[in-house]
Amino acid sequence: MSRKLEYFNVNGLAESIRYILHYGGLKFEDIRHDYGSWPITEIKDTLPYGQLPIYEEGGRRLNQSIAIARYIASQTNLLPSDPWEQAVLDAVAFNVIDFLQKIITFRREADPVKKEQLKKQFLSETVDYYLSRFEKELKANNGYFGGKLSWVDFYVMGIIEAINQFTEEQIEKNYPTIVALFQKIRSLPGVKEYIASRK
Ligand SMILES: N[C@@H](CCC(=O)N[C@@H](CS)C(=O)NCC(=O)O)C(=O)O
Repeated sequence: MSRKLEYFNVNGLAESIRYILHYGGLKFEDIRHDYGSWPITEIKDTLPYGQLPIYEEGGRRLNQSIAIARYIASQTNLLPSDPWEQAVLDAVAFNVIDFLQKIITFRREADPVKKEQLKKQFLSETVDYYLSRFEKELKANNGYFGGKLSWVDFYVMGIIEAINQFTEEQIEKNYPTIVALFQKIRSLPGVKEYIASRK
């Protein structure tokens, strides 16, 4: 079965999907567009909502990073069968997206002084608000969001890595259970080799 993942030449919303595909040993075409040249109208106009990532499998296309990660999880033993457990993982994914949305305020601020203030506030207040809750959930669930390794552990790591790139920080460094989870994911077969070969 042919698989294609199309995104930009950055980690962003696609990196967790790449991790899951590599972990599952699922061969895929990793198509990356130059973010600096975007919008490329010939491509953007063909996308259902004009945005990336987009995943294609056997001629069908799927947008929305959460839907893609969750779908691929079903092929890699990373999706629980119980509907309640699935919903708990979905909630974690939406929580981390809510967290990601909070950086928009300072990223969009044009005034450099105000931007710095907003960044400081994000790093001192928002980060702790979310990461202390993630830490608590992980501690209560054997170090994983769903009690054992699932797609959402990869998804959260991908989003936190994107936030780290935007803020030039390691925001998880004071949260040992989050750090431990990321270390476990980065050492997984497939993921480890991908990270070592990543440009
Ligand atoms: N909710 C969507 C968001 C997709 C999104 O915001 N994509 C951005 C890149 S991270 C994009 O395509 N930006 C270019 C554009 O809108 O033209 C998802 O999770 O996949």
